[in-house]
Amino acid sequence: MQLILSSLLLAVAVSALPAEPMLGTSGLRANIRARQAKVIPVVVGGPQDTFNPNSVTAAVGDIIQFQFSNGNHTATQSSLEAPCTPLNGGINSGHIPFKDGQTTVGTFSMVVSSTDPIFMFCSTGPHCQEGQVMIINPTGAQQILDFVKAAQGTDKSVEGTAIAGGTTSQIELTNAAFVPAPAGAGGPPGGAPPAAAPPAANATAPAQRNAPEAKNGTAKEGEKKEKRQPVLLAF
Ligand SMILES: [Cu+2]
Repeated sequence: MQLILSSLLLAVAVSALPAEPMLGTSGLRANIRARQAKVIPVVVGGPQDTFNPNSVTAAVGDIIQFQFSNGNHTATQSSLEAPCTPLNGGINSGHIPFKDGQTTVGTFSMVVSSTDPIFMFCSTGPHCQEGQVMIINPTGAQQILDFVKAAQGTDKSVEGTAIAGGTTSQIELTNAAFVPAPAGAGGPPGGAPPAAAPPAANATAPAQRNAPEAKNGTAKEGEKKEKRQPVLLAF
């Protein structure tokens, strides 16, 4: 009996070990699980004309699921050079509205095919000039700030044409990543969305490369302060 028990305990202990190739099929299965594509929700619109989060880090194969909240917005691909103009052959959700009382949410899902930065904006009215832009796989926090600033510096947006680079669908409101603004509620006071990302944890943000490091250990106070980086908002 004792022998059986200790064998069982050993088996449990082994199966609790981190997956290694030498563990055979169970390790293989764990590896496949670890690489499974993630669905990353991004809320478009709502109480403010924003993408939330406005920065996501995604692997090739991951799916960005834009969920369209209050208002009428688009998720349209652009470029750092022309933030509010659709990129030729780029991704475009088309306009997807959300009205008070809706029990479903319009979505646009796109598969990430590269880890290069993908710049997105909303082509509705002045939303892009208000800073409704985001980056998938930005090079760092500074790139988000640069992109928002560049968008705010444009005169007007250019509409996308056909839906491209993803698929539109619907999900139940109860499964959405947001709670809609109360019916009849006006926009936010002032109306302007924040230019910078709201605080959130993203330990993998490659922002550190922008941080000036004192190589000779004689950093002045001002240099030390510069090490603080804006935090990226990502899932
Ligand atoms: Cu918009």
